Amino acid sequence: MKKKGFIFDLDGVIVDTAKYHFLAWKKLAQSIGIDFTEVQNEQLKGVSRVESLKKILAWGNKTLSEADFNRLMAEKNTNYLSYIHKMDTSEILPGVLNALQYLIDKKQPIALGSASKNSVEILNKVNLYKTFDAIIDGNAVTKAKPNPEVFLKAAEAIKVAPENCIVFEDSVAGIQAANKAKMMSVGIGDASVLNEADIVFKDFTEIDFKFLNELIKEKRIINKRKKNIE
Ligand code: B16
Ligand code: MG
Repeated sequence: MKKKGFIFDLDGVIVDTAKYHFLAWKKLAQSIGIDFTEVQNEQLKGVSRVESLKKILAWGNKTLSEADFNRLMAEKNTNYLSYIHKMDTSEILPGVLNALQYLIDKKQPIALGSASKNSVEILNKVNLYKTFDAIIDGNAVTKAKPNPEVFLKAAEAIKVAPENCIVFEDSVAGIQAANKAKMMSVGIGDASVLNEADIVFKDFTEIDFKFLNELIKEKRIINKRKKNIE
């Protein structure tokens, strides 16, 4: 039995911070005369802060000086953090704690693989900081998802070969990153949106211990499709 590694995305998998990102991006967009919708917010899931602002400006046909771009990004984050500061353990998504506890009981290495630069702050608020053996987030990578860097670094940090890692991800960009890293991609959300994932669950309440145990025990978790991904 090869040693497995379990890598969790943060926003949209462990907690639903997309609603706070939405409020903060909407305020910013409005301040520069851009209309920002929830549908557009969906497209920012898993996308880094810099790339998110670039997308919003493109949607609104606006360009900014570098100084204004950086100022607005900082303002957005301050506003976003005002929501994060009010978070507590009640915001952990259903089923997540059970799954984490099961993997801990089975002595499985677990890592965080998130695009967020606020991951430590968020994990502390929901009392999960010490749960992870490694935390790789937006501060540790230079290339944003769908680049596999974040997950490859997470695998390295928990000393598990990428092909023995399982990634739980809610964004299309994140699923693509896991696939490029040749890891098993488990989508959390809508199967029609996450159609590139190896398997999709609506949320963690659909993931039972039997499934987790199969992942732990399975000799080869990578399906044939992965071999063709460059
Ligand atoms: P921050 P994840 C991502 O987190 C979010 O899905 C995405 O919407 C956000 O823009 C990105 O983090 C950067 O977040 O502004 O906190 O650095 O889903 O990869 O955990
Ligand atoms: Mg996410």
